[in-house]
Amino acid sequence: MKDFHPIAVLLIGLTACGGGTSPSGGTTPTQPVISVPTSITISLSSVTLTSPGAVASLTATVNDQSGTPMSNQTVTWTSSNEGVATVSGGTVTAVANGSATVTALSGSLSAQALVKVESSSPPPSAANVTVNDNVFTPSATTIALGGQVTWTWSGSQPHNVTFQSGESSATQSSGTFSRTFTAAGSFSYQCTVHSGMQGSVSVD
Ligand SMILES: [Cu+2]
Repeated sequence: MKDFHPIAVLLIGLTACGGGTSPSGGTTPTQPVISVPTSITISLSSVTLTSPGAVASLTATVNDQSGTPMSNQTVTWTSSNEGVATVSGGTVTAVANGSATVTALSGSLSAQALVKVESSSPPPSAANVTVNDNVFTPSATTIALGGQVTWTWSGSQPHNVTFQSGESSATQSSGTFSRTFTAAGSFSYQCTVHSGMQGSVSVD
């Protein structure tokens, strides 16, 4: 071996480890197996963060052709929408509500994870509902405990806001009606003049 080259040494080493035995009992030369990056996976396919500044850690794994994780692979992370979430070294940081796709790139391999930022804002202390002809708009209202809902008549026909219990409005064709909700729960109401004209108030 006059051409003593590091690659040659590597190949000999691999062959020594992987040498097989043929059915006839003799050893057969085995092709050295060179690990080639073949696939990349991310530890989570989707992440939901519930407030700006919240973080989540993602791990990207590069696998060779036999599915064995390979170490020391360079992975570059990018976010499709840095106004929603940024990513650095697999650490995702929420910025604002929305969704973004995070990509892990290694060579020609890439994998994606969906990031959703959904920060829950507290329900409002006041809400308005318009009483149109035969429909409450919106029909579903959410307010904070102790909050007030005001209904404003806008249609040309007489309607009412009637709850199963507690304060209800008169049947009227103009003006407003307000009710303050001091108990948590979901409260449905209807206009008793028009069947199917219904709404609900959810108190958190
Ligand atoms: Cu009505």
